[in-house]
Amino acid sequence: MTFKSGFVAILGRPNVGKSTFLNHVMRQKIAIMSDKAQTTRNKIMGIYTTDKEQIVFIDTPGIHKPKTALGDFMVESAYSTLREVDTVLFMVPADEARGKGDDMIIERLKAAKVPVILVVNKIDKIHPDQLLSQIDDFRNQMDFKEIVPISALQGNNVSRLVDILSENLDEGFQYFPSDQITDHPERFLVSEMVREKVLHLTREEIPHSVAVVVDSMKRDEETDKVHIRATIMVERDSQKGIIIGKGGAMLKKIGSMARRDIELMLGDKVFLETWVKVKKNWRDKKLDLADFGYNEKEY
Ligand SMILES: Nc1nc2c(ncn2[C@@H]2O[C@H](COP(=O)(O)OP(=O)(O)OP(=O)(O)O)[C@@H](O)[C@H]2O)c(=O)[nH]1
Ligand SMILES: [Mg+2]
Repeated sequence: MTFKSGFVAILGRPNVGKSTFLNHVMRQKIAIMSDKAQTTRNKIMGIYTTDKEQIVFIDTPGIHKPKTALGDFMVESAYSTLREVDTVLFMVPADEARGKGDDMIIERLKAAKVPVILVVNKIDKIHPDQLLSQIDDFRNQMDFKEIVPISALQGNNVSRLVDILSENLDEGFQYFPSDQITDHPERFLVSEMVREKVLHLTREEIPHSVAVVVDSMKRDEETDKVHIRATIMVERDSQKGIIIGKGGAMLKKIGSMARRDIELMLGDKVFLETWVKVKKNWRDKKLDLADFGYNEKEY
């Protein structure tokens, strides 16, 4: 039997369910998810391996009109996958009409000359009659190799989509060991899980203004716990106050929710210490961006 492999990018506007899909396929949380737009900020691999194939999914930041240097980094890293993959999954929501944002992406997809599969997500939110007109509308814009309606949240048709990808794979190497599930180190996943809780618990501009850096992570022999120290970066003093909350209540909540997820991921007991720091306008400062893991070299 020949081994097959390939790289598949998941592209689309913010909030369409790209990370939810990746996590469903991988059966664990690799990319954080939230109802806020622009949750994902880096490319994240989900490496799906069976005894006959390896599909390397690349989740990407939602493509939008960038307003900051961070936004530029995010959009560029999403588009950079077009040079790296064998197939693109272009994800659109079933419950929203095609807009300018989609058209902008379609233009880039046409120019890239990579096979594109249209994935219409969130079918659980619509009446089946609405699906056909949505598909027709997108089909008129460009040629798709396949069109697959799914619900990433409920899992409908997700395995069908993976089957289609499998059928289209070429013979190839196993690029990563069977037990490797992503390309990012544990520290990155830990920082993302803290950021996810901030996204869930705060509103308005705060989710966009936050970055999380893991300062240290090591086993404490005495307590037999992994001791993690993480700093939550914000852009303004007022935001620092909100993240800390009355008597430290908000920070405590963020910490305990994040700790639970991190313990699940590491399969270990964790002691999580969180700090909050103000870094004025970090989203527009190249040096800060690099320090917080948004590095141009990573395109
Ligand atoms: N009803 C429904 N909601 C979904 C589905 N897939 C994702 N969602 C929700 O849509 C929101 C966005 O999901 P994400 O997976 O974070 O979306 P994303 O495309 O990765 O977003 P960015 O990282 O910001 O680009 C979350 O609230 C999800 O729970 C779906 O199939 N059905
Ligand atoms: Mg995402």
